[in-house]
Amino acid sequence: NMDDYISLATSERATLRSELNQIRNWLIFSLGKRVGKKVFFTNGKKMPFNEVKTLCARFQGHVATPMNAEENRAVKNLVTAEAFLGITDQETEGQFVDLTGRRVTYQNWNDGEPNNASPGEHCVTLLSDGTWNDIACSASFLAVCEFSI
Ligand code: NAG
Repeated sequence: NMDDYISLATSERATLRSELNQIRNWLIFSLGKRVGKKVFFTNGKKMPFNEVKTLCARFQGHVATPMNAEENRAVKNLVTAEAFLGITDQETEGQFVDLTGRRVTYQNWNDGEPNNASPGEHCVTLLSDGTWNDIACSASFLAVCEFSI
């Protein structure tokens, strides 16, 4: 009868949800870094900033944008090379915003940065010690995306 079908469908949904959760946990455990509701992943490839943006969007994520020291540490611990962050001052020199246009409140610049070194540096990378450098968007650095869970 109908009630049996509905309760079977309900329990199948619960089983699927818990199996998907388990798979998500395996992925994070082996490949990602999680901070709260954010997970960071890299594909290990270096590319110009615009390509990182396109790549992350294609996978329904955004370019990694650490909002606090814990998230910054998670990205640092994920990568083994200099990585682009989802922060730029392309719109207004010296005003660093995330990719939704909001001024970033958390910043972790290396000493002397951002210096907008010639010929202009409007993108941001995470250096191996976790501090940030402004850099030309056309240069290639590691792609790191963030996904909300
Ligand atoms: C330069 C960096 C510059 C940085 C400076 C710090 C490049 C192309 N330029 O090598 O962004 O501000 O070091 O001394 O990497």
